[in-house]
Amino acid sequence: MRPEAGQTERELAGAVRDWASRALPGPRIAASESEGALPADVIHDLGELGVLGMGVPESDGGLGASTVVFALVLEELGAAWPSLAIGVSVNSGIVAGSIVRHGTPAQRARWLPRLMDGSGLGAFALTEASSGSDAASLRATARRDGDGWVLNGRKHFITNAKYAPLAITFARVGAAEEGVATRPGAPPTAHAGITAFIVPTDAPGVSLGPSDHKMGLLASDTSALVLEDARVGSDAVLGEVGRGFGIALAGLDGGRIGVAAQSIGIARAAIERAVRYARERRQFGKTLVEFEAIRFSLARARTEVDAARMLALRAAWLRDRGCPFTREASMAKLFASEAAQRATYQALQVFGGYGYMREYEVERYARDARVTTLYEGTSEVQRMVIARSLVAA
Ligand code: COS
Repeated sequence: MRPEAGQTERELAGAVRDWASRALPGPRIAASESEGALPADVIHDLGELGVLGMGVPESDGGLGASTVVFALVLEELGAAWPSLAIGVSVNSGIVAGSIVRHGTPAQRARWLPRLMDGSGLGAFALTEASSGSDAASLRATARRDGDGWVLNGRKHFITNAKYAPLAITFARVGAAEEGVATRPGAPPTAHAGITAFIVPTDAPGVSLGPSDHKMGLLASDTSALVLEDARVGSDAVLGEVGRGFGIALAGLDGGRIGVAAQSIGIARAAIERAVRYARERRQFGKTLVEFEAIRFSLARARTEVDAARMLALRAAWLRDRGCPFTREASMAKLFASEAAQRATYQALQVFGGYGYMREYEVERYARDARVTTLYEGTSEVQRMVIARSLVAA
């Protein structure tokens, strides 16, 4: 395989880097982080750039870009503004990708333009208060009613819910009602009945809970999505009734490449800032870069960033060729997110006491990095996925 990206694949990433350097000056990011929301014009710009539909086929109005491009763009967004990167990763990766893969022509025609036009960012509503890593234990329900469905439940920690035209929402359909209890005679599985629905956020019975107060990613709104006798049409089912869990896990496989790339961008940006600072800051009569302890810590962090990128591009490359990539996506996400913890910690250490101060962006990168080992599957879940693939007969 050739894990390095070619010139064409770098073009969109380069355009995003140029746009970010113009459109996202530090004070603007700081103001949005204080307000707790992504600015509407920033989302609009990304729609114009084509980033919101980068993985959507050209026949559906997108750029038809590869997963390698997706990873490179997410790295740039992660380096520029991690709060924005996760919003785009969820919208353009897991949400648009699931509709491209499983949507009917009518669903694709109705919903993909809404995810690409820059008017909002799509959401993915799987997690609940009591089902995080054990995603199959979700409790939200769906029952048929007339020619549509009625959904009840409360989805937790939903990225983009505030800006979303739609949320791909996972709810359980009664086995008896739908006959979805797996193969005849087989015991019901934990994920039996789980079904994916495209829920318009303006559907009757859908509301948002208050925004969560997080440690980092402060401009990426995260809220609960509340379903109280929420009513959607029969055309809301994505894929087949009772087959939603596979859609969720396959979506997460792709999303994990996005989080890996975001982590790489975060680590890279923190190291770049640490190098700049260490070249200027003088102590004991010399610049910090003249101290071997500083040089070695930067060298180690940068080596890990490059290794993480190779893992992410390998997973993306496999996905683009239609090869299995679940294990490789988990490896990339596991390694990149943990490398980002180490890199941001080291970068902050280079800054000394200044690194702890809000004026220096390195503390924001360190806070933003923390969630990357948690969301879209904790490091423990990634190790489970990797280990299962190793020991499977
Ligand atoms: N793609 C598609 N289908 C998959 C899959 C994948 N990567 N991995 C498993 N499946 C299928 C299996 O084939 C099985 O289907 P059948 O019963 O029809 O054969 C089904 O999904 C269940 O698989 P499994 O038994 O492995 O599921 P578990 O309940 O044991 O869960 C983990 C597996 C823990 C890996 C999964 O629940 C997970 O990833 N949890 C973390 C969730 C997460 O990331 N949450 C964050 C949400 S976004 S912030």
